[in-house]
Amino acid sequence: TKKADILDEAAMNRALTRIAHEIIERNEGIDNVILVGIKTRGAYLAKRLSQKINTIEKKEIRAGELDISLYRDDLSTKTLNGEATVQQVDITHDLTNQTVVLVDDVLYTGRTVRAGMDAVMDIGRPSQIQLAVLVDRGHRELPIRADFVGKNIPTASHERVVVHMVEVDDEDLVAIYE
Ligand code: 3GP
Ligand code: 5GP
Ligand code: MG
Repeated sequence: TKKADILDEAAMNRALTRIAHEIIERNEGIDNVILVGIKTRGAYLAKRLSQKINTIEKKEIRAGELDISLYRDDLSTKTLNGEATVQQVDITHDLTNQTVVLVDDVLYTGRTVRAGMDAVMDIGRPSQIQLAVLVDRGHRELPIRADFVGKNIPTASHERVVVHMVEVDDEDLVAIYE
């Protein structure tokens, strides 16, 4: 059952516009920056950020994608047994001395991001890895934090943050369900 709507289409768009500006500012431009979206919705978020950054900077930011699946006995339960596994890497750019910005929809235990960092470091030697997420819902199980956050949403472990994006869900919406 729905507990609260958190972001509507306009609010999501504003958050992404802000994050786009923050990525540019933090990195003093985008010449050495590569966005890497974590499928599914993280990849669509990375695409939206790319479009905004391209418009602001008047040049094309480089981008790639990772597919990381989380094996959990029960997706509704926070567990130390969850194993985030990289299924597919679609990064064609040379990462040497580049800043990789990982992009995901929800940051929870941090296991997906850890797997993403491993995958990135397996294929190159970036000078930095940064993390952008639409939602940080807390409950980290690893020492990982986001550099760019759309919205911090304190949640209980049993709650779910629903992220809908028009690319896959016919609407833009972030809401909490319990
Ligand atoms: P995403 O691929 O767009 O991130 O894992 C499949 C989908 O299930 C994810 O979509 C995500 O939105 C949703 N989901 C909800 N809770 C969880 C969770 O705890 N772990 C994972 N991996 N996905 C979850
Ligand atoms: P973590 O590995 O940090 O525990 O979880 C991160 C990944 O799991 C994200 O890619 C996200 O898709 C998914 N996830 C974890 N919790 C939630 C949640 O409450 N809502 C949604 N939509 N995705 C979640
Ligand atoms: Mg995700």
